[in-house]
Amino acid sequence: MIDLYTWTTPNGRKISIALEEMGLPYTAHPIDIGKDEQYKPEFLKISPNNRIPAIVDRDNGMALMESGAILIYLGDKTRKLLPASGERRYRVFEWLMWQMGGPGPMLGQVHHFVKYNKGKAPYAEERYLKEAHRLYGVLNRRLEGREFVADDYSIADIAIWPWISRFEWQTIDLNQYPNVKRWYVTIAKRPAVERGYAVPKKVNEIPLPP
Ligand SMILES: N[C@@H](CCC(=O)N[C@@H](CS)C(=O)NCC(=O)O)C(=O)O
Repeated sequence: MIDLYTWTTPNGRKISIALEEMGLPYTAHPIDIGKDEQYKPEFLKISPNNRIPAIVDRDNGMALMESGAILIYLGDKTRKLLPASGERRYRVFEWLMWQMGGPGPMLGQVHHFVKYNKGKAPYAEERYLKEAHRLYGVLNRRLEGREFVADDYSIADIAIWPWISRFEWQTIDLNQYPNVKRWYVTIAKRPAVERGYAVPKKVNEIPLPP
């Protein structure tokens, strides 16, 4: 049994989607970051960086923060969505790390400047939108002629997908990136993804491109 501390954001949804895909039993505990619940002292003990997601594995008492580390942990625990060794494992890490260092922080800045603070900092809007388009281009090229970012569907796809699900916030037209669009829609239709997207509560249907 896993305790998942999460909210209705891309980083939170990575973990609920992974848990649903892996079939691991879990309890979701909402941490409303809009109400600063991430700063509560009891949450700080589990997540020293005051951010969601975090888990506690009741099988061994281990607490873990950082979505990339949690995905690797869950993949190793269940032996699902992460190859055990060899090049295929490192390919998954390669694209997982790409997400953690690229689309996560950069698209997060697009949400901040372009969606929530439009017009306040034109240079920042231009800079992060340009980087967003560069990253969508990288992903589009990677997905040319391949179904998923590594070999099989993996924790790397699960890490990237919730960030792409905010394409409307990012003012991105997915029709400009046809391979990303095909990959995004395929994953959006997975029942486990639909369930995990609605954790800890449903706020909207999964956005689908026209
Ligand atoms: N690198 C972290 C980032 C986590 C993160 O930024 N979480 C956001 C929600 S998506 C958060 O908790 N924000 C609260 C805040 O900014 O105070 C991870 O991947 O787990």
